Amino acid sequence: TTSTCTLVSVSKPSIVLLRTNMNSTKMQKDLLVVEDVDGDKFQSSFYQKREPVILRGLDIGQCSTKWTVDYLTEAGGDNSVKIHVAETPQMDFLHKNFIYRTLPFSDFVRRAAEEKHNDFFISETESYYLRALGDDPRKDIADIEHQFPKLAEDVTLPDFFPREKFFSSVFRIASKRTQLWTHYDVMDNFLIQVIGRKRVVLFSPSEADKLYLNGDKSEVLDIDDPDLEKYPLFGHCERYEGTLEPGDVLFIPALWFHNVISLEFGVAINVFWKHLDDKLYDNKDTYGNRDPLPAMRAFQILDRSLKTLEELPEEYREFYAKRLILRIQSKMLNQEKQ
Ligand code: AKG
Repeated sequence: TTSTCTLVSVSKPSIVLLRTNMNSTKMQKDLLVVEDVDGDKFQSSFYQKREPVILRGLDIGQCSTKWTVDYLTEAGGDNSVKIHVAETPQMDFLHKNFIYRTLPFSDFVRRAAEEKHNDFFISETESYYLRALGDDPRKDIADIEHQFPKLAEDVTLPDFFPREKFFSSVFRIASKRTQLWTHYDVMDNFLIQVIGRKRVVLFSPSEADKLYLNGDKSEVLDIDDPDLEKYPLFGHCERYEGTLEPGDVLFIPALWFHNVISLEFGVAINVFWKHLDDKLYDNKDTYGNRDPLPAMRAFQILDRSLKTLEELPEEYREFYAKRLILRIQSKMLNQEKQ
């Protein structure tokens, strides 16, 4: 019992300390904002480093001046869109605190732009989020040129990657305050913010072991006031934070975790493109979030090796599971980063 008491008294102050660290500049870095960058500068100074950066002052087309709620509802076409609707703005994919509903694009845009709704599904203050999909999401990839041809004419995508590497262009439209859970995608990404300011927080792939992952998503929902008793390692995460202004383009390198909050009604488009060789991606992936094929195969092989260990009694199983971890650590992980 004495040792239990000691443990409790040690762990409590350390939690407080972590909380303090979270808010200190040591654990938080500002996202770099650079103005009027051209393709060559982007390649040499940012792309090769594979670090996120906010590109300001790029020509994103007439959308930056033309797009208003009225214009979007007129020019958006009659397509219906499948949207997330939640009672609270903090959307939680793991516990599914939202429902999917379908609305004509124009109705959806109007509702997302208003703070109180006359027509609603759950409550008059419900939040909306659109992540546009292809015509048939099981087979088709989202592309604004196909789904929203008139609006696509107003958008100039950054010419900073080879066209043949283009994968998708995705509308992201959100009610004010909507927060999207922390996740990673497997492709490189330009998030083009057209309307509304957005807070973005990113975590490097090297922080994966502190994010309590469930697939491609972090279980830590409240990244600003995390439950550090449940998620103690999260307190040691280094985060990059910035605010996107309308017209800004955020480069999110593949595998970088991101979490966004729309500070105002937000309209954005993101472009995914393939950084790796085509054959490394799963060609059935319409979202751009399935792990590359060799990684998926490695997970399957690992599952098989764990199953194989079940032939042994428990204490042997644990011992060899530890040895597997040690082998992965010594062979694959960059020791300096640990
Ligand atoms: C992405 O671009 O992958 C995002 O998750 C952005 C989410 C958003 O801006 O709504």
